[in-house]
Amino acid sequence: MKLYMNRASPFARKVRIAVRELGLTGRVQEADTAVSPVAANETLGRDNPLVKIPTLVTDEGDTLYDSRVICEYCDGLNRKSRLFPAAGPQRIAALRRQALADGALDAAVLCRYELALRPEALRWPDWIAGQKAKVFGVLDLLEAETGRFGEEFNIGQIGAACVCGYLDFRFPDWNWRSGRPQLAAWFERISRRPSVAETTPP
Ligand SMILES: N[C@@H](CCC(=O)N[C@@H](CS)C(=O)NCC(=O)O)C(=O)O
Repeated sequence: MKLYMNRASPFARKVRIAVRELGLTGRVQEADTAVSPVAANETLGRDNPLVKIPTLVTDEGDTLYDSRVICEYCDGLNRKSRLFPAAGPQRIAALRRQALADGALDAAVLCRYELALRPEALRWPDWIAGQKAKVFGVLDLLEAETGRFGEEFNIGQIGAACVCGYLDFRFPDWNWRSGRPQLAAWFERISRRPSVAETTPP
């Protein structure tokens, strides 16, 4: 299988962590792919009209996106599903936490584009502040929920780890750890997991 990805993308990281957790590294070829919302990557665009990473081309030649679908597909390749609980309250809880993390990542990535891509004269501070507030709202909720994470590392916790890692990578000045000791301690611990350590952004 071919995974369009790059090491900076927190959404691609979700998939890369899942692949490692599921023991699928030998089956997935990671293809380093540059993306930009203002300069579409032609090769990727032929497989995914959204021109976003992660995108997975399966051994059967199907093309899958986005990170949620790819992670669940990979989980299904494993005889014993591990990252997505079976239908029921635990599954809904995991999907909800994934949605929370993905929403924070969407907001943080939009801030990144605004600050790194949009010409300075066109930037809108209120808009950046609005996105940043969403990220901090999610962090506060995750801080309140960290005590319930337990030893589990399902798709919800993978998403949470990708949020923390992306903020360290792109927005160290946001000091996300400040006032969130539980989440910080959890992230420190989970960062030692090989799947997380190996996929730390450059
Ligand atoms: N909902 C998507 C989001 C993917 C996404 O935003 N990827 C970014 C990189 S982190 C991207 O490809 N951006 C290029 C663009 O917006 O054109 C997912 O979960 O995979």
